Amino acid sequence: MLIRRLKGWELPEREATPEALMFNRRAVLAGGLAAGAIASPLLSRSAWADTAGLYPAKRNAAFTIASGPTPEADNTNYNNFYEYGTSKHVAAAAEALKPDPWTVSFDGLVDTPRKVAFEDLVKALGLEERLYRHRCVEGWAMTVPWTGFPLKALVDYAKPQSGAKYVQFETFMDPKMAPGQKSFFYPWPYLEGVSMAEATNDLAFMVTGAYGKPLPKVMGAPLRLALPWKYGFKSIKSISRISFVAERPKTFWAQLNADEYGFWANVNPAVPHPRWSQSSEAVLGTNDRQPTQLFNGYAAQVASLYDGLKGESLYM
Ligand SMILES: Nc1nc2c(c(=O)[nH]1)N[C@H]1C(S)=C(S)[C@@H](COP(=O)(O)O)O[C@H]1N2
Ligand SMILES: [Mo]
Repeated sequence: MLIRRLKGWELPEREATPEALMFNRRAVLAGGLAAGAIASPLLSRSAWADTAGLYPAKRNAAFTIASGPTPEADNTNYNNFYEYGTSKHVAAAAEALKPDPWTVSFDGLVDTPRKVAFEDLVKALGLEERLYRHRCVEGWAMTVPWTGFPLKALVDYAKPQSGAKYVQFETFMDPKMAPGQKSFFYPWPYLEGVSMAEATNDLAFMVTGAYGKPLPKVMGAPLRLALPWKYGFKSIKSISRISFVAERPKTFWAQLNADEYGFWANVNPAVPHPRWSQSSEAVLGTNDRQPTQLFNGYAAQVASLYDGLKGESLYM
């Protein structure tokens, strides 16, 4: 089947912002709407509108790499976002995602379970820009200027109890907004997790933006994870729930096929996927091949995290 790829400016009418919401936002911004006219207090809060002025954030010079960023257009036209379909060309479909308003729940082993508005989280934790590599398990790689805050800062903010051994992340669950979630083949919602040691490593990064702007919907707006030393499926998109847990999370891809997509999923050129080699990777944009690096080039920062875990399947 041949599918014509829609360009950004050709979005179907039904995917445009509903007029009513636009009206409300403009009116609220202009201060011209009587308070009682707003049906839900959440409508007056707008994740993107409230945070857009914070971009571009200051680049953190400790996280730069020699190769320049992948061109933005290549990055937003070749994505994995199964909530919007299994093809790489899901940007138009993902326009149905509504990141405004957005709340993130904190629960599990925390002193005070709570729900926080996205923009309040951003204001509490601040933003910086980091240039990171990203390596998909399928064998393609890119370099992205992400904006966000360290996962460690979010862990401190959440105040986990001492019994917490893992941080578990969940994507929103709304099959009306994300038709891919109607498929019974997948164990929705998308779920990922890291150990507390991984979560508090300097490299683990919560992402709210890319290329100096708020995160595009297709890249997992308004809040996703970036774990650059692991295969890309660990970097969960559109996070709405963060739980601190004692047991290892049952992750989305491991539930589907634990032999191919395990919990640790650290990048290693010497450990092939059961169905293909991981020794090299295709650069997104140019399609040039380059050698895969151990821990995707971040071994100095993260290798020691796994010293006590040699018996585990660390690279799958
Ligand atoms: N919720 C959700 N998160 C997800 C995925 C997904 O399908 N759904 N795909 C993962 C995979 S396999 C990769 S490689 C990256 C892709 O991120 P990108 O589209 O920004 O390149 O997102 C990851 N996070
Ligand atoms: Mo991936």
